[in-house]
Amino acid sequence: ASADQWQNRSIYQLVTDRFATPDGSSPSCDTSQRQYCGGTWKGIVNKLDYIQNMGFDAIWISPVVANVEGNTSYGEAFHGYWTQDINSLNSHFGSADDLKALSSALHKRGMYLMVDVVVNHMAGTSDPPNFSSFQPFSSQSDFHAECFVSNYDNQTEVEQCWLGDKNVPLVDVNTEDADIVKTMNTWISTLVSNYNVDGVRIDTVKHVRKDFWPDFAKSAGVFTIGEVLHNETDYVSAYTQVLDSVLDYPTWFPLVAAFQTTGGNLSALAATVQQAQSSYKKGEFMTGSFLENHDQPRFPSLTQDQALIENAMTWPFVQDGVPIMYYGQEQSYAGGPDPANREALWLSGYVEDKPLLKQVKALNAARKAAISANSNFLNTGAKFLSTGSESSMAVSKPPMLALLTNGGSSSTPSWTVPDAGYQANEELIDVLSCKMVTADANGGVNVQGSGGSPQVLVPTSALSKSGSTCAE
Ligand code: ABC
Ligand code: CA
Repeated sequence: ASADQWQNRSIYQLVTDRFATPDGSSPSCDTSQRQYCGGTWKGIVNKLDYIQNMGFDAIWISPVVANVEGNTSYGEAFHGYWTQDINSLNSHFGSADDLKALSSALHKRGMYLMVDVVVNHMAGTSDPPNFSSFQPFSSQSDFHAECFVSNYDNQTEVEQCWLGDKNVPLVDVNTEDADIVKTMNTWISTLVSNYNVDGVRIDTVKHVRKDFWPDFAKSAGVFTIGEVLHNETDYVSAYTQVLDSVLDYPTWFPLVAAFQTTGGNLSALAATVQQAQSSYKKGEFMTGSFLENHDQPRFPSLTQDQALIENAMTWPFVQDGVPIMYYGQEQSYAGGPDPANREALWLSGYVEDKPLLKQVKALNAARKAAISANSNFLNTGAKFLSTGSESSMAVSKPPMLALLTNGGSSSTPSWTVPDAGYQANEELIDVLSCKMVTADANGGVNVQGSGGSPQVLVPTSALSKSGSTCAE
């Protein structure tokens, strides 16, 4: 599928090994051990109802290719990022037929499959690595000379030295070599067509020269979203020229800072969004907007305040970018940094009657309702409106108005938004509480909330037209 076809989607990111077992069993899974726990592609197929019921219409799964086998100083390759052979699949996750079955099960539901891919490196288990264990690049000359990235301000070093360390070196592929480039391009094109992949998430994008990417993306022939782990829009912006989109890391840093404590800096968050809106190739529209992922501590490990968590979780769904939610957020998982943030979801019992799950479901429904009510929704940049309070924020994407606050659970937030832009006395609904709000005679909004919770307003007419309901 193309970038345009992805723009109205909502993505559920999962770690294949940790999402669902093929027989529905619930084996124990101690994240600190960093071992395979038993999730597979078949397991995902059996749990698509769970994902779709929350309103997601795409999934992003772990890398699918064969990885290092056995134990290392950092455990097993359960996350899938330690490539050994790009032309074979990771048998822990299932067979080629299983992966095809996952893709066709998704397509039957009108959902998309995004596969994570790694071009930058293969993983060694010794220093120097055993080059002949890699496929198809099996000689030392297929890789850059050994040096570990230490100075992230030196772009040549970032691109040509190695990630990882001497225990598990991420042996850096020589992506300057024309034959290697050709092999990579053929590989991605074959992978996409063999498994009917709809989009690819590309790992470690800033570690490969920029001009490698356009041909790779073209060979993939589908939507590409790159991981450029950096906090500056200026740095990330260059990559929006070579791939369809990027994960919105520059906004993620101030997003976490804004909501992890009461009184965090909301204007810094808004300022970053505005920088991205003006410097990225397609503004913020083609970014992936997220609160959590497999590399960062889960948000509830940073604050226990439920209201702050609700506000932060709302953010990706009310922005210009494509919302991405990391599995387990809906179950209030709270694991800290890698590897603790990769809990087995089966241990939750996939219970659907959970507050954050219902919140996410309402947010997905509200976004879909806004998309169908306003044909320009997906091309109208979010605006930050004045609210009359420093601990609150109003994000306007007509007909949706998100009212956020970082006052915390014990606060009684209020938002005075004279420029909300609704019709005089228009009837609105907060999809998170199902409470009605009426716009004033000038289309402005004046709301008092409770318990520090956010509100997401849409016209009642837009919600009922799309057949959606609110959270409760
Ligand atoms: C394993 C263990 C970890 C252990 C580590 C040494 O080894 O699990 O517990 O700490 C995979 C696995 C990981 C594994 C690694 C290494 O491989 O998932 O579990 O860690 O073996 C991608 C993926 C990621 C994946 C890989 C490797 C790459 O999303 O899951 O990891 O295929 C860099 C890369 C980024 C990469 C990330 C892990 O490392 O750029 O692509 N992610 C700075 C740098 C970043 C750098 C980051 C590392 O440090 O700028 O480039 O990311 O933490 C801000 C600054 C940022 C700064 C951050 C930390 O702070 O503005 O610049 O980022 O304030
Ligand atoms: Ca590299």
